[in-house]
Parts: sequence; C-alpha cells; structure tokens
Amino acid sequence: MSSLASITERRPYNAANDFVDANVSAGRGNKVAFKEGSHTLTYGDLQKDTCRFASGMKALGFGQETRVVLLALDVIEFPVAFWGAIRGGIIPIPLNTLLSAEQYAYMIDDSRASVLLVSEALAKTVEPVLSKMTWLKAVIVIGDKKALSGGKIPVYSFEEVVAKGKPDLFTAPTLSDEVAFWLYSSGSTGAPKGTKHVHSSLIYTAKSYAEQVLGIREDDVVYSAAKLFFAYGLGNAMTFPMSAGATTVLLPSRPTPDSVFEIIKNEQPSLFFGVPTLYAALVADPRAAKGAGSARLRMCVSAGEALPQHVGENWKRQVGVDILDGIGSTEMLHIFLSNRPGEIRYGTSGKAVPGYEAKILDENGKECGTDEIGELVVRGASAAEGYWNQREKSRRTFAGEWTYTGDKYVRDADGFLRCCGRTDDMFKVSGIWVSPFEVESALVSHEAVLEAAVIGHEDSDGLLKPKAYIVLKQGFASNEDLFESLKAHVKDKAGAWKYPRWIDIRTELPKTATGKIQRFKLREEDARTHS
Ligand code: 3UK
Repeated sequence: MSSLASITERRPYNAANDFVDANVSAGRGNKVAFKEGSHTLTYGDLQKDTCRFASGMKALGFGQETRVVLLALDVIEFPVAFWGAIRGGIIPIPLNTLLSAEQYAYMIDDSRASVLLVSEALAKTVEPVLSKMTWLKAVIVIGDKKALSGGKIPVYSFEEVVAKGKPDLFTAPTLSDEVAFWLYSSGSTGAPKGTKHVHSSLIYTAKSYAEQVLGIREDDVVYSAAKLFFAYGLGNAMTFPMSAGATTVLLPSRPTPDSVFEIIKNEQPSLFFGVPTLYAALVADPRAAKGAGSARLRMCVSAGEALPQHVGENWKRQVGVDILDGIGSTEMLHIFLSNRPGEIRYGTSGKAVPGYEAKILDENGKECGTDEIGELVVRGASAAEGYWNQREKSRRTFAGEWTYTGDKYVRDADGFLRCCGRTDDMFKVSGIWVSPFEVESALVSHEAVLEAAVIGHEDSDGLLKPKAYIVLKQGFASNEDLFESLKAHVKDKAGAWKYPRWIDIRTELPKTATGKIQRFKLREEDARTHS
C-alpha cells in the first residue's frame, strides 16, 4: 500500500498533471480520450483546450479559488471544462441535470459560484432564476449563447472563452490537500450538501478501485450509462479511463435500453457501467445476449443501489460477463466495497477495496459480530474534506478518519458485506437519491393534498420506487385524473425520477405525539401486505 499512502502526502500537486498531461508525456497525444457521436477529442486536444479554457477564464477575471457550477450533459466540453477548471485552480461543481430551477437556484447561491456553465439544452431551465442569484457574475453556454438571456449577467459561449485563452501549458500552483471540486449530496431533510473533495482524491480512487479491482488498461474502451455529474460516472467515464490512457464513449441523451444497446454495438466497449434499474431493463431484452453486442466486453459494474441477485445471475448467464456490484458514495468519491473478478457473490457488495477498511458498528459504537446488522463505517483517503457550511452534519459524517455511511450492513461468515437498507428514510431510484421529505413537500404543495407520506416500495425486480400515502383536502375525490396530476406535479417540482409510482389514499397517517409522520410504520405495513 506504500504507493497509495504516498498519494496523500501534502505536496504541491494539481490533478490535471496526472490525468491530462501525463498522457501526453507518455506519447498518447494523438490518442482519442473522448468520443461523443462523431466528435472526438484526443489527449493532445484535451491538454491544449484545458489550458485555453483556464487561461480564458483568467482573462475574464475568474482565477484560482473561484467556483463554477457545471450544469452540462455528457458532451466533449464536459471534460474540457472540468479539467480546465482544475488546471486553473478553479473549483468545478457538477450538478445533476435532472433538477428544477428552484433546486439549481439553491445550489448556485449556496456554493457562491461566480460562473454558471450550462449546456444549451438546459439553458431554459435555469434562465428564470439567474437574475435572483447573489454571487453569479457570468454565464457560459455550451452551444449557442443565444439559448439564454442573462439579464444583467454577461453571457459567453464556451467556444468564445476557449478562443480567448492561450494554449501555453500551465497549471495553477495548487496543493494535494487543497479542495479541487465539489459534488452535491442529497440530504434527508431536503437541502443538498456541497461535498468538498481535494486534488489527491481522484488519483487515489484510480489507483485503488480502478487499477486493483477493475484492472483498467490503456486499451480499454469505456462506456458509463451513469452520467458524469454523478460521482459514480465522474470516475467511470473520466478519471478511471484517463488514469490509464484509455478511451471513453459519451452519450449526451438519456440511457434507455435502445440507446445503450446501440452504443454497445457501435462502440464495442470493453467496460460497461450501469445502475441496477438499467440492468434490470437490459436483461429483460432479447439483445442481452453474448457480450450484449460487444465482442470486447470484459467486465460490467453496478453501483448506486444494491444489485438484485437474480439480475446479476441472469446477466451473467445471458451475456457471459460478470457484473461487479460495489458500493460507493459522494462522500467517499467512489467505490470502497466491491466484488472482485473471480470472487463474486451476487446479492452482496463484496469486500473492502484495497486502500479502504470497513467496519460495522452497533448503536453503542461497538463492532458487530458475524450476521449482526449495524451501520457501515469506512476509512480511506478519498473521503471528502467535509460539507460546505454544514458543520453539524460534517462532524457526524466525517468522524476523524472514519466516514459514517448511513447504510445498514451485515458481514457473513465468509467476510462478504451485504446491504440491509438505510439508517434514515432515504432510498435510491435508478441509483439516484430520493428523500421522502422532498417528495412529500412537493405533494403537499398540490391543491388537493392535505398530508403526504412517502416510502420506497419494491417493484417486481426487487428495486425500490416511491409510493405515496395521501390524505386529500375536503372536496377532492380520488380518481385517475388526480393521480396523473399528482405525478406530473412531483416530476416538475422535485425531479423526474421521484414521482410516486403507487398512490394510496388514506383518511389519516400514522404520527408521533409531536406530529412527525412515522414512515417506518407504513414501511412495516407495506412489507406485511406484500410478503
Ligand atoms: C447507496 C449502494 C447498496 C448507499 C456512488 C458509486 O451511489 C453513489 O453515491 P451517492 O452519494 O449514494 C451513496 C449511497 O448509495 N449505494 C451505492 N452503491 C450501492 N447500496 N449497494 C451498492 N452497490 O446507500 C450509499 O451510501 O449517490 C456509487 C461510486 C460513486 C458514488 N458516489
């Protein structure tokens, strides 16, 4: 582990040197780093364009320690903006592209970002809140800058900024311990938390998980259905392939079985990354046969939520390639427990990745024995520095060297760790968080709703989706039109994947003496009626 330990020693260091410049020094200047449809970007282009972007930003007055929000689809400009910012010591903050204007307003203001970088296709979504932002000084549109009006805020196109910059090779004088980028992590009470990661964490995840579990290689071709804004996608489709000088295929649109099988057939990836809901849809399709259409496919990875055992087994039988299920988090940056090639136990998250240690603690902080359920706590140097301006939550989550995951886990006699749910009410849908609180808040803002409670209910694949229990206001009747209107309302307010797939109308909801909704009672009732 000596090589991993040296990564975390405090020293002058900028992550762009390891991920961008090292590839050019190694003679890969003409190798394709990213491919998006017919657009390609070589490692040489990436080096030049990131220098130009960082220098163009500086010319506009945005230098080291400025923060920029990156609201972008998986396009070639994403790595240029991300690594250009890192090179310039500017802190990029990628945001989930599936959110609403109010949610963006919260994160833009909370992060005090000076610049918003936005894909043309997402410009209209954020436009209405721009004039209300306290710290924003410029908007940069990836695509046509006329897609949006900034009001008093100047709007540039990405091309303009890159053209303004000089191609001379430089990196801002940053330190390995310095914050390099943030990712927002969802909270159970609604407000997302800016999770601050340092420069050395990216290479730590590449040298541990990507090198020692995936065995990532220069000749790998990577496709991740999980997008770059997600810590999972950021590693899969950027840092891991770049750490080995491999090639990544990007898809800007939504990953559906059609688009995913199409990419696999056309691009012949050797590594594929997805979330359980996608694998469940893919495996039910006749195209989930040998290699799923790629003669090069050597390994598949699942993360974001637990992969149901039957989905993994069916995939292996039909496609002939294993799915490695591993658990990662925004707080730890990437996967820290994983199954290994040749040592897979479907239905579990495997064992600690080299460079990480895991323990399972009971309510008194004592280690649990075999088959005893407790909270999963993990140690590893890629843990975030903390949450931005949320001291209480930082102190609780990042307790010295150990990070509390909020996940309930159990270790079996062979040392495999299995997920048993959460210590809070949160759950994942398609690998992305749903906070019941947030869906309930959206529901009660609908004219017909008096009270609402939301839980995760298992679908036929054993994957959770939101189920809502609702008390209607007087004068409103329960019918299909109302259900459709409630679903549309949640999609609009909270996010497309968060709408309730089932709605149960009640005359009252279980509550504590202080009026807090007891979701656990609804979960117990739900489990009884469906077991
Ligand atoms: C859950 C899993 C069971 C678990 C992520 C890979 O998902 C990622 O990050 P998030 O911050 O969520 C973290 C939480 O998601 N989870 C993730 N993977 C699994 N539960 N089995 C799994 N395989 O509750 C965890 O605490 O969105 C995944 C890499 C980087 C990531 N950030």
